[in-house]
Amino acid sequence: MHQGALLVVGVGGLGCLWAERSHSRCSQFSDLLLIDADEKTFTGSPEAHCLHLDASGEARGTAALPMLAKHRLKEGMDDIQPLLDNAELVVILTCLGGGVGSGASSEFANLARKSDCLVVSIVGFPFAEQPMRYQLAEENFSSLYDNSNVCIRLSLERLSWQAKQRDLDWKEGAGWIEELVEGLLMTFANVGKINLDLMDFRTIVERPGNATILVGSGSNNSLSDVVKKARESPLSNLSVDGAKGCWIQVEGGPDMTIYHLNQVTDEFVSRLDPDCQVLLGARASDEMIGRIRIVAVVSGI
Ligand SMILES: Nc1nc2c(ncn2[C@@H]2O[C@H](COP(=O)(O)OP(=O)(O)OP(=O)(O)O)[C@@H](O)[C@H]2O)c(=O)[nH]1
Ligand SMILES: [Mg+2]
Repeated sequence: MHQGALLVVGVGGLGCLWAERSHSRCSQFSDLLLIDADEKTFTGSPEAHCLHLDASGEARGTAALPMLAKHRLKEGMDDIQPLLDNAELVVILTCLGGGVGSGASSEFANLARKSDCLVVSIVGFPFAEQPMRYQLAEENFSSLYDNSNVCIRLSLERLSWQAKQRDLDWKEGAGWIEELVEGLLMTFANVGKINLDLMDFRTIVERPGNATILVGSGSNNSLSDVVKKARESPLSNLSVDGAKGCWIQVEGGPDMTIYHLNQVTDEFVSRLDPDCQVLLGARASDEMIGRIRIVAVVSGI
C-alpha cells in the first residue's frame, strides 16, 4: 500500500480528539487530517494536516453553525484535495450535535467519495439529555450516512457506560474507538497470514443494506469471550444476526494457531446468514502475544 493511502480524519472538537488518539497508534502507516474551527484543536499534533475552518483572519465569526461550517469547508478544500487524491481509505471520526461536525463531516465524506475513496464514518450521537443537539444530529446524520460506504452510529451514552466499566474517559473514546481504527488500518497496512486487500473490503461494504464494524479482544485462552465482546461492542446498536456479508480480520501473536483462528471465526459467523459471504484475514504480531483480536465489518443487515 502506498504512502498516504490510509487517511484518518477528525471533524469537530470531539472527532479530532478521537482521530488524534486513533492515529497515534498507527502513525507509521497512515496520515492524519484535523478539521475544526477552534485553533486549540491543532496544538497537540505537529504531524497532522490541519484545516482551520476560520483561517481567513478576517474575524468572520465562529463556524458554530452547520451551514457555515459546510461552506467554510468547501472554501478550504483546495488545500487538502491532494490528500484525497492520494487516499484510498478514509476513516472519518466525528460527533454530531455541534456546528463543525454536523455541518462539515457529510460534505467532507461527499468530496472523499468523489475522489474515489472508500469512506468509513464513525459518528457519535449526543446524550439524550441534550434534546436540541440530538435533533440537530438526527437532521444531519442521513447525508453523512448516504455519503459513506460504512457509517457507524454510536451513542455517547453507550460509550460513557462502557468507559465507566473500563475506568476510562468517554471523551477520549473509552479505548474502543482507537482499537477499532487501529485494527482496521493495520489490516490494510500489513501483509497478514492471509492477506485481505481493499478490493475485498469494497466487495463487502458495498453490499445493499446496513453495515457495521465490530471489535473485540481478549486472551487466547477464552476465545468465546473475545467473540462475545465483539458482538456486544458498543459502536452500533444493529444486530448482526442474519447478515449477508462479512469481512473479518483476526489478529494474534506468533503463538496464534489454526485452532484459535477456526474457533473465533466459526463462532462469530454462526449467527450470520447461512449463505453469508465471508472474507477472512489473519495476521500475527509480537505485541499481540497471548491475545486475540477480531475486527469485523458485517454488511447486508
Ligand atoms: N455532555 C457532553 N456532551 C459533549 C461534550 N463534548 C461534546 N459533547 C457532545 O458532542 C457533540 C459534538 O461536540 P464537538 O465535537 O465539540 O462539536 P463541534 O463539531 O466541534 O461543533 P462546535 O459546536 O462548533 O464546537 C456536542 O453536540 C455534544 O452533544 C461534553 O463535554 N459533555
Ligand atoms: Mg468545537
